[in-house]
Amino acid sequence: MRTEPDILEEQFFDAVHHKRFPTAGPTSTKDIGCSNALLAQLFDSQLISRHLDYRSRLMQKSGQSFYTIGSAGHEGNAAIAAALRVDDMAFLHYRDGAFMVQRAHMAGQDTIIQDMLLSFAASSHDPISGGRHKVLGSKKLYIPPQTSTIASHLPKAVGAAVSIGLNKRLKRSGALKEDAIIVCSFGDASLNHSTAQGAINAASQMGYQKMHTPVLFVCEDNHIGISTPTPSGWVAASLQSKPGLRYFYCDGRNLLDVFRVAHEAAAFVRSTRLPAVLHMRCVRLMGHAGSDVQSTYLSPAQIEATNAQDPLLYSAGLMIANRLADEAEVAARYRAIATQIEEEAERAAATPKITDINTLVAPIIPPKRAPSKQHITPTKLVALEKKNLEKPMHMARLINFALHDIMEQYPNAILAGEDIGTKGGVYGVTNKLKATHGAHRVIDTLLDEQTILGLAIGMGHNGLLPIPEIQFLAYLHNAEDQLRGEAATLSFFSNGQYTNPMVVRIAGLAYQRGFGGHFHNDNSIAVLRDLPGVIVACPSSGREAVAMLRESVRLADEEQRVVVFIEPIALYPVRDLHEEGDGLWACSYHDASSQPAIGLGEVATHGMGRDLAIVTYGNGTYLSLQAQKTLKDVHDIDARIIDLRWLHPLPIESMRNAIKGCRHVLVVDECRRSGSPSEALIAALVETERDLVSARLCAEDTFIPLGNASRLPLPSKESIVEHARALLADASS
Ligand SMILES: Cc1ncc(C[n+]2csc(CCOP(=O)(O)OP(=O)(O)O)c2C)c(N)n1
Repeated sequence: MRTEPDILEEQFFDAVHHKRFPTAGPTSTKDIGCSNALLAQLFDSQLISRHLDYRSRLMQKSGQSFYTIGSAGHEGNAAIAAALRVDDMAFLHYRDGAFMVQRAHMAGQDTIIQDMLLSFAASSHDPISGGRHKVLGSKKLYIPPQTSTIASHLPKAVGAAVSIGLNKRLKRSGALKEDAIIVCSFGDASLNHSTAQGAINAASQMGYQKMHTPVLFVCEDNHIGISTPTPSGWVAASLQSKPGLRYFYCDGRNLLDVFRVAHEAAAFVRSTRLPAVLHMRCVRLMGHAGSDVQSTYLSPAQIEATNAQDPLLYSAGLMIANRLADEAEVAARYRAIATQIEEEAERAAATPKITDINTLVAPIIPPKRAPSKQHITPTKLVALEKKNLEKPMHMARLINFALHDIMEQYPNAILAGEDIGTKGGVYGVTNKLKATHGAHRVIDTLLDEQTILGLAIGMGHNGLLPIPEIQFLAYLHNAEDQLRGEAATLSFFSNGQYTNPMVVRIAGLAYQRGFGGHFHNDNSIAVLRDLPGVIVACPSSGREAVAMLRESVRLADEEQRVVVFIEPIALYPVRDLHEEGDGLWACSYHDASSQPAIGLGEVATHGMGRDLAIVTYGNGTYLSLQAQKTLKDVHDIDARIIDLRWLHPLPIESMRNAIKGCRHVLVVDECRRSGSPSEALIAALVETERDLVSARLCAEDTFIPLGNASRLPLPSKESIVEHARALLADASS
């Protein structure tokens, strides 16, 4: 049976034989500013990309390759690459093989065919992912690899664009040059995704305000998303309606048209530093991927009409019309590339694969790098708050003070979030930071959490140290893929070459009295606990928060880690522990600053009681310390409290050491029973500490209601005392 590649190849040779080439738009290089040599190079890039697609299917059939999504029909994007510089960072659609090949040609990188085949073969020699995925990506070519989640790369492309102007203002040099631009491509169906819409809206709003956002979006419109047609005219209507976003259109079947318009679009973005979108018409050949049978949703006539628009036919016509080759030479070039790729594929298939788990997981933890912290004594906070540095403060204020110093010590640190600037955040945690460090370093973002996290990822690509804020934990969820699918995975899929250093500050957890209800009292961190490589920190007091925030920023800066820093909202204003006025939960910034550093995985132990160990964190630490006193005073039970501080990865070893000498362990967990850290803690205890008697007290599986009822699902001082006594009683009976 004839395969789809067979049909397209026959069509190609038939067109060459009969000298019948379709045309659309310009036919001469002269009118375009494209040299003949460049046109020939672009044609080569297209042919290479196409033959890689054909080869990928053959390799898959013989078990040498896996994923066959290809670029056939989109090869006009080679001319987009040609209109850009190699150091214009590119966040690419999965159909941009020809872009990648062309960029390699421009960079003089002659290993691109082998590199891409190594990726197809999941070879451990694959230079971008080390055999972890078939991705388009290259450090040298400024192409970070993308995931399969369509549209999730757009927010970070906007972030990278914003970072260029920021570095300039900060007089820093990052990975990108001052006059670089960002290109970000995606399909027509993906345009409808809320992530794409959010990012385009963000760029559009910035463009509307004439803020520097040098991003060129490219919508590669093949009129279909897997099997669902895009309504005729929709892409143009949608993209033309965005204020502040300049619209360009080109016909992707014709290399010269693409080059002409892409050149104009790139020049616009480069010179104005404003965003634009290039809408490229193209076709999708051979279905969505190798496994897709187009005939189940397209008629034979539709498939034939699409095949007839194969861009290789148009390009062959351009080569001949511009006297760069005759028919025989075009056919010979086509065959020569096919042969070269066949030979190189055999070599790629024979290379080693990842065979051990340690190699596989190694890049989940990114490589270390030189610190950007300046070892200076910060002066700005002292000037601003001189009188208050020695006074006992609550957590919100202490975090604010710590942020002031961090901003001074890390000149590349950028805060970004909703209402964090002029207002100083909902709880005043970012008070006066904007006035002190400038609006470009303390950014009041638009209201879109995906944009906030995308900004952070993009800034991280350009040497900045982002500290984004999510206003409340409940509002992380509509953007969590930016952490789960993007930030957490990048080091893995790029074998540690691209990273997303950041500290995401999130006000979260329950017990707060101010705002009520679930949305301001979200007590679930389950979505963060299974993200490989991501660190989750949760301080229980202002004193702890200062040291832990510093360690979190160090981890992001020196170890390139993604750190989520959960600030327990309810503890923000708390000063007292046992009784009003005792001031035991307050601390002066001076004292908090002079305590020893708190390293990742270090737990805190309060008391050395041997009757019972209570393992807890956040609000649970605060309540357990109250319970500890009652247990001692009223029931003569000597408990020790272990504050975990770090909730992912859980500090199991440190916890084991901290409970030594206690036979009874109560885990007090303010998160919902299902998915809460206590599940893993109990499992770890049961697995290894056979003589222990353990139990857990956690929040019920419900959402938090308003008013006094908000306490019903949560552990309290009283319930901790009760469970502690019951555990000891059970054990002795
Ligand atoms: C968020 C998400 N939802 C669904 C998918 C599955 N999927 C992969 S490609 C695709 C269609 C994309 O179509 P389009 O944007 O037009 O790009 P094309 O493949 O046509 O180039 C879908 C639904 C996905 N990868 N990501």
